[in-house]
Amino acid sequence: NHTKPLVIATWNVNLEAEKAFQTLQAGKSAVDAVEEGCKLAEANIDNITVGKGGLPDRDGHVTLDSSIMDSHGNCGSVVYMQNVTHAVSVARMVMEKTPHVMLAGKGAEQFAYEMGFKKEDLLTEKAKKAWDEWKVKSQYEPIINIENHDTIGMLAMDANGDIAGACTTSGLAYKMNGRVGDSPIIGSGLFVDNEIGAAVATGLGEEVMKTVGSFLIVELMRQGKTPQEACEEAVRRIVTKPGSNYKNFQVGYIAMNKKGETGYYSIHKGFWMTKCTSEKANNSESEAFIK
Ligand code: SD4
Repeated sequence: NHTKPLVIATWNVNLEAEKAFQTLQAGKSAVDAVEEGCKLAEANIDNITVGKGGLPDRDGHVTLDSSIMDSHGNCGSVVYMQNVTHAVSVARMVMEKTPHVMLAGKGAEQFAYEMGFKKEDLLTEKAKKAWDEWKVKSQYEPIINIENHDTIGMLAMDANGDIAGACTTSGLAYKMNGRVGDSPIIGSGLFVDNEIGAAVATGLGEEVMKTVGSFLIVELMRQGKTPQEACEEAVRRIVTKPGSNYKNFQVGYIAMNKKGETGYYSIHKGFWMTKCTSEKANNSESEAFIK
C-alpha cells in the first residue's frame, strides 16, 4: 500500500490534507502541497492554534512560528512573527528569496511586507475573549490536547517520490512574550531528508527541542527503523529522561519514509493523524505511551 502521492498531517485536518493532495494531483511539487495545506489552516479563524485566530501570548500578542523544507534540503522559517497570517508562505520566501534560513520578529514582518503580504490584526474576538478569561487566573499550564486540532505539521510525497514538509503554529497559548517553540526550529519541529524520509512534531515544543525530535526520527529511519518505530523511540527519549514530567504534557510525532510508509505516536491518548492518499482524507488516533 505504498501509494503515491501521499499527504499526512498532525491532528484532524481533513480539508487541509485534501487541499495538499489536490495540489499534488494538479502536478505541483510536494513543497507547493504542504504550503497550500498549511495556508488553509492559517486562514481558518476557528483554529485557535494556527495563524489568524490563534491564541495570543500572556500579553495579548499573537506571534507565529513556521518552517518549511523542500526535497533538496533547503529550508526556511519565521519565528515570533506578528500581523501576517500566512507564516508558512513567508517561511517559504525566506527559503527561496534570501540567503538565510530563519527570520525573526520585526525583521520577518518587514520582509513579509516587502514580499507583498498584507498587515492584518491576527487577534480575533474569540481569541481575545479566551485571553480575557485566562487573565482572571493567569495560570499557565500546558494544555494536553486542544480540541483535537492544533499546530499543523504536514508531510507530502509527490508522484515522483520527492518529499517536503511544513509546520505552522501560534505556539503555546499564553506563553511568555518572546517565547519561540519547536515548530520553526529545523530538526526539532520539522525535518526532511529526501533520501530517507521526514518527520514533524506537535505538543510541548520545549521537550521536542531538548531532544531534537524530528531530526532524531529521520536519523533512526536512516538506521533502518520504520517510521512507527522511530516515532516511538523519539517519544521514549522524552519520557525516560530522569525526572521527566511527561504525565503533564503532550508530544506527538508523525513520520513517513521514502517507501511511503507512515508512523505516528504520542505520549498521551488523544493525538490524531490525518492521511490522504485519495480524494478523501482519513483520521486515526495514535497509540500512546500512556495506555
Ligand atoms: C509549540 N509545538 O509552540 C508547538 C505547539 C503545538 O500542538 O504543537 N501545539 O510548542
